[in-house]
Amino acid sequence: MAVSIAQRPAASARVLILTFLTTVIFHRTVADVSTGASTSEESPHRRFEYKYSFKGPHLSQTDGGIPFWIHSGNAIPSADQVRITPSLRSQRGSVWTKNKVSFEHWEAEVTFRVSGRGRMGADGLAVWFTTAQGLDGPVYGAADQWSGIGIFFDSFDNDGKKNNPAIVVVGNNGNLVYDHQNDGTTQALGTCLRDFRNKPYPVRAKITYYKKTLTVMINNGFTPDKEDYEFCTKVDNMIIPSEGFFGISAATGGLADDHDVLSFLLFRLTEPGQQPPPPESEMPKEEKDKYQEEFQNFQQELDKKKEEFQKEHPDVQGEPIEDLYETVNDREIRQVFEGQNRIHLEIKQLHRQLAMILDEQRRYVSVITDEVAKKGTNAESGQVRTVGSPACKLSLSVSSLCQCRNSFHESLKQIGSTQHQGNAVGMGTYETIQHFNDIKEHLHTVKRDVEHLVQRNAQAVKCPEMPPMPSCLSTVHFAIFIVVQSILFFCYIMYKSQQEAAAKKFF
Ligand SMILES: [Ca+2]
Ligand SMILES: [Ca+2]
Repeated sequence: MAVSIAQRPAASARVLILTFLTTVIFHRTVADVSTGASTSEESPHRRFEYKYSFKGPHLSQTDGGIPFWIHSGNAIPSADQVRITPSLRSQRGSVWTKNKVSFEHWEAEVTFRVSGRGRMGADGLAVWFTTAQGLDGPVYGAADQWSGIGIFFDSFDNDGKKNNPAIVVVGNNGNLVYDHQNDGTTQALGTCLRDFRNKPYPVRAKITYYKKTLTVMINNGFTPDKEDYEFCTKVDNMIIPSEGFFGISAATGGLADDHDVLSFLLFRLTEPGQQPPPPESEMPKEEKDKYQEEFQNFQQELDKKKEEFQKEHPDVQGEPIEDLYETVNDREIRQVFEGQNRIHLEIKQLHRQLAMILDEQRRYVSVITDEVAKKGTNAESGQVRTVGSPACKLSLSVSSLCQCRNSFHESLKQIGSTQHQGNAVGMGTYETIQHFNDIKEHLHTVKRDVEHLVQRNAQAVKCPEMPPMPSCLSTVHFAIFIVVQSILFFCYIMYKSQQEAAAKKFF
């Protein structure tokens, strides 16, 4: 025992030293790894290549072509987009770069929409990098047995495995025939399932070829965020031709979708630390002259249109442009006012209808009260009870309707005051919301009252006993009122006939 106690401090000191050493070594290795990682993951230099790109708003030229690109088949370029195929049966279209690209590393961003009325669409869209332009063919509108890569956005499920729409990457050395029946799954180097049809915002695909790795990222078009990319697939050790054409093609079959490409942007990637190559030499003189001419024509046309507009609208001249448009605040205020007016009108209409119902109910009550008054003296107590039952129900209805009417009056008053305040103060948003909440509560109360009333009327049970008469109208008061009115009317008739008789005498 004594030995073990004496050895314990020495052992614990050894453990401490060991722990310290391991922590130091561990920290060093972690630091080395992290610095190594940071150098290797430094992002490459990215340069936009306008000669291999297109985008709106002036995508097409006056002759209908796309600068630096050719289009074929059913493709229709317009100012904002290229419709690769319209949603008609058996259509094929494609666009291709005019010149070959020979970048070692690159990144392409394609923005597109695939939209159709059907629950399923066909056939799909393809993005290509191939040694030759596949202007027409059976593979999504482009040539088969291509040499290069195709990234397919396949809408139609040919093999019936319920795995479409899907994104498939297929490489080809010029010998492979595309396996359409199996949606290319037997040849796919990478694939992912994504529904890219009928999305609220355009779908974006970012295809990166960097250090022999091809990566496909997808922005699914659920949000307006352009950078909201998700990983789709990656192909390592991929060898692609050193130079080739970029292209986009699409096709429809028995089913049809609109395949619209909004933009294709190409970026040249250069490894960090390397000097990016100088920009390409100037464009050929012919092309330069053509674009210069196009620019001048555009400028002249613009001037002409400006003059015409000024002639047609002399009043607009000199006015600041901002006045012509509505600001966001103005629009919001206008919408709030319109909404209020609509609610106001609805409530007014309801109020009118309720007043009509109330009048009708009063008439019934008066008839029944008369009946009760006539028979009341002679009738047995049991008979009175049976007649009293509908009378009590009706008087209850009248009282409830009175309450409803009062509530509506209050609601109307509140809406009126809100509008007044809105006009005077210029819309305090908080107050408006508060008023709206008050109106909402009132409407709820009214709704509850009406429901209650309907339920009460629907119940066929007998009225247990005569409740106290409602404050706004009681049977006795009403009867007195009717009697007084009748007497007054009778007096008036008497008075008038007397006057007429006097007048006759006078003549
Ligand atoms: Ca397919
Ligand atoms: Ca399939």
